[in-house]
Amino acid sequence: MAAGNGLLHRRAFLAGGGTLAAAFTGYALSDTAAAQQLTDDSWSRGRGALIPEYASPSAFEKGVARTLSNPRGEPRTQHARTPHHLLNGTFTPNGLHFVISHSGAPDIDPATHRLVIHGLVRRPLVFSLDAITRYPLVSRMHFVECGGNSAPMFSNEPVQAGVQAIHGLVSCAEWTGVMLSTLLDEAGIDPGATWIIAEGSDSMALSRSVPIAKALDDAMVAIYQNGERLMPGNGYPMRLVLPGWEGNMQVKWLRRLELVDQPAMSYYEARTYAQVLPDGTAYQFYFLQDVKSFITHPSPGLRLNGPGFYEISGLAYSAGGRIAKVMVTADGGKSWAEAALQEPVHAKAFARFRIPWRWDGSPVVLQSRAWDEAGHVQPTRAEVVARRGQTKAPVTNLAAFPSQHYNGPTSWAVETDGNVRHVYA
Ligand SMILES: Nc1nc2c(c(=O)[nH]1)N[C@H]1C(S)=C(S)[C@@H](COP(=O)(O)O)O[C@H]1N2
Ligand SMILES: [Mo]
Repeated sequence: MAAGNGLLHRRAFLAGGGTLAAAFTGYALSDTAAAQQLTDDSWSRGRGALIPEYASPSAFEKGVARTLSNPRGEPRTQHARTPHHLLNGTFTPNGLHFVISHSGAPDIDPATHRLVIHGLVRRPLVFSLDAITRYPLVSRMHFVECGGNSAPMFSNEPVQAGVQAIHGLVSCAEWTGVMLSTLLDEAGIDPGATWIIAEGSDSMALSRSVPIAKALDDAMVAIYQNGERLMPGNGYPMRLVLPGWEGNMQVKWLRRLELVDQPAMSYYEARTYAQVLPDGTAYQFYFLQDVKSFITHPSPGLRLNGPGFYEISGLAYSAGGRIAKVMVTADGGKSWAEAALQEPVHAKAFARFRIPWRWDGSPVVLQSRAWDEAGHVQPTRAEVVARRGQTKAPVTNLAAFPSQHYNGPTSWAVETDGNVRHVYA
């Protein structure tokens, strides 16, 4: 046994044949008569339904949906949160990718949409979507996370909510597009250019300043999301992808890139994301989404059906590159075991971790902690709170962001009845 409270070696599942494999049996329904003869259910007795041109999940899966903060589309921000507890693997299906949109989703005609590159360049350029698509395309797995994701963790008392409400503002997709460096090469960067102002074509024309170094490193103008064109809410027909950086900078419905010699100090960079810290100072810029992990299975809403074997699994990701290691505890931090990472592990993308666990039915506290390949380690909640503060009264409005960039751990208490509850440990 690798650690306390029933955590098993991460490869125990793979060992096969031995006593552990035997321990994992017994979950099938065993009825000798039924095993000999299957009856034909209604769906086996007639011709099946028409296969549609564009498929949607089974009607039985209709609960697998995003939660909306503004379901009537009133004139304020809309948040759609990803149900991580109902998904598995490492990328988010397009219909469930989280969305934050400050003025809805513009209905852009791709035939007339234009992207302009101008300012401190040798020659200003205008691109149509067709033109962009003729440059060499690259496909990369990357997460996008709002700086306000997990903000309920700044509550001085643990909010009674699950992984969707707490961590639903992060998703991961395979983005296909043109490296921004390719387009900038063609425009020719004036040596005086140090920043790029990126602007969207939604009615608020959201704009953010991006350092040239990031633009030349791994920034992309994305046009495909998990193989199909971007979803309207995620920036159709083109968006900026800045791997590992704050979601707000990854401008959707991208229409302008202006090369300049200083940041624009636009609304979001000067106000929302330059929040005041407990000591009265503020970060002028904080672009990174630091190393983080959380357990998705089990988590609140997924009740354990009696003692026995379970897989603990979750997501880890970091602006610092690939996830190198995830440790899991089943005794509130007294002992830890290393989880297995689903291969391949992509840089600045979701890594799925898994570890087998034998629950004996007693109350336990589960938590995960991640390391990235650059050596960054997920801080404790106390460390995050020391830097960024916490609320004085419990948070009740989960849409409020008391602070930004929470990357500490999340603790799930499993009670004797199998229910899972959010606690601080
Ligand atoms: N033009 C534009 N870009 C935008 C936004 C917006 O409202 N308008 N929202 C930003 C915010 S706050 C975040 S967190 C990310 C979310 O990306 P997603 O909606 O594709 O998940 O997009 C960013 N890009
Ligand atoms: Mo955001």
